[in-house]
Amino acid sequence: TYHGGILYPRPSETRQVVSLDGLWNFVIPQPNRPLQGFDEHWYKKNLKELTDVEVHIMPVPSSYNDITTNWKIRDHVGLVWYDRKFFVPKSWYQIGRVWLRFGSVSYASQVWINGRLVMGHEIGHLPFLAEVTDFLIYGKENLITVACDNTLLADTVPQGKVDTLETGRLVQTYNFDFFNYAGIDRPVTLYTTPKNYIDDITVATETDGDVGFVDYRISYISDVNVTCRVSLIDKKGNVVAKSDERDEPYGILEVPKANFWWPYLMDPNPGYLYTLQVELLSEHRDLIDKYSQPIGIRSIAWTNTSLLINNRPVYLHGFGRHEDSDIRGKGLDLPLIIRDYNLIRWVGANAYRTSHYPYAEEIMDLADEFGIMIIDECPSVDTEAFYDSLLIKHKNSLTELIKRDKNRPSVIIWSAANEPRTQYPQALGYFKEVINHIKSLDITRPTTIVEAQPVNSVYSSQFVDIISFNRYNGWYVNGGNLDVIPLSVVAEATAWHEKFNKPVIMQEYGGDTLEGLHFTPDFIWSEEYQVNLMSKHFQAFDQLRTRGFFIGEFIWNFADFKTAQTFTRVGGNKKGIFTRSRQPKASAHHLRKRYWALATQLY
Ligand code: GCB
Repeated sequence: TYHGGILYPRPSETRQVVSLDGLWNFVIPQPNRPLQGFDEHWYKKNLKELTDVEVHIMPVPSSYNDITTNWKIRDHVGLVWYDRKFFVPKSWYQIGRVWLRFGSVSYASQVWINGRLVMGHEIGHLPFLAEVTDFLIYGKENLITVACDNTLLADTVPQGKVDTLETGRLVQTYNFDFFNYAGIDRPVTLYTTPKNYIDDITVATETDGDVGFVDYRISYISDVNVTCRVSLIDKKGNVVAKSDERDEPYGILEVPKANFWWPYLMDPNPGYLYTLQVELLSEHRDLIDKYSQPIGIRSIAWTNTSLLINNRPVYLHGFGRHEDSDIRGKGLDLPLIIRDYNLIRWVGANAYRTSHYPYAEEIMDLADEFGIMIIDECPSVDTEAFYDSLLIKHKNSLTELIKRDKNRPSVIIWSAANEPRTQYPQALGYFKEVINHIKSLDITRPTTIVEAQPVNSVYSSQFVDIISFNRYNGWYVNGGNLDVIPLSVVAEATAWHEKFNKPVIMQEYGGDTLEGLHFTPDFIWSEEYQVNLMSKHFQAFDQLRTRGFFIGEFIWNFADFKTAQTFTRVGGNKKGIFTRSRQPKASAHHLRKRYWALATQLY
């Protein structure tokens, strides 16, 4: 296992980055030979040369499921193979170190270069890397091969189950409803660092009046004596603070009259980012390595009734989302993510939860930049049984998530899980350890577990800082009876606060809606029904807000998304306020009125 930092690959005076995205070869083993390729050493030859299996062209990054016309690829369970050839410049020979980094491969993977195993990784939606300096042939063509397995079992994060049909075909089942997309779904990069290099950067910020404090810690690998010069640079390029003459790898920068990082709509200039420029210097003050990390200066604090950013209480209004779209599945797509942020800001949301797994770093960068507050969720969703082996992986997923996102100003809450079966007594020891684990890695942000069980049966919420609950009033509960909503929501949110004495967020509410379906009076699945379901919740939220402990409302979901095939889903989950192609339903206009009104009223 790899214990170093996971800094995003950025070019600099001392680093080069080359993308391996593009069209890869893709092969699925024959149905009766689920592990085909290992014995045959497919990683030692180009997949294109294979004759006993079909070789597809597969775009990277993308989920592989919806690219072809073959349902067996869409619904495949188990191993698949990817490969491509690439060149490594001759000038990289003895340049220092070369690294290979995947933004994510879902779910588990092994990676070979030129037929030699480089690394393996388990759990989707998280980056991993390895040094590949000695695996490459410089100035020549190289081969990279990835074996990827999407199987979810009792001890994977998230959990799933594999059954065998009468025909012998394997089928994957899981408790969560979003489609189990798989493949190399985020960018693949090759990049260089010098031999002695900056390995990781950890930043925590504080505010006092209009002064900002940046507490930094640099970890580096070096076999010679080095110092770390750290400079904080504002948007205009001015150095506003720098490390003292000792240039130690840790310290506190003081920024008078700082531009704080503010959430969207709370300030005319939200999401202000500085650049923390880190330089590794030799004894003779020669530059060895340089890395520039965007950071935001802001404070987070919380009480038993509120969450404060820069000492101002915030009210979170947003949604749960998914990385999901037509054809590419969970594959990173820049046009899509920019469209999404344009819609997020159009609708006046100031926050969302990365339900139900960590989102791509490119998506998180935009949240930092636009001032969108993020509840950052690890990939644990709908856990129904708690095992020690699962706990280890669940903690690993949090270690990797926090290592990746610790420096992001947008991340304001860590979510340890969505809708685990916390009514079982085993959940007590399990979540105590999960939350302690988060606290051992980051004490600057509050924690939550998103609960679906009733308030009096959970064995988990005593450990968290902020209570989160999901409830589908007017849908799974009292479907067709919208009039009950205000009472139920106010009663439940109040009960959560009274029992645990902590701030409360409603993380999910909503109802499926087929765009273009109209009924008056409203009728379930129609646009009118979704709009009225929302209005009833708004009534409840407005009452709750006067009680002082209610700090957020999140509609489920930002957009329609694909699910597994089942009779409860018409072409997927339709609880989006936007369609899957990112056009508004009536509900989006309705939500927009509320969110802008809230913003005007609050800030
Ligand atoms: C939930 C889950 C979410 C589902 C949603 C639904 O409680 O957290 O992942 O998509 O319900 O629509 O059923």
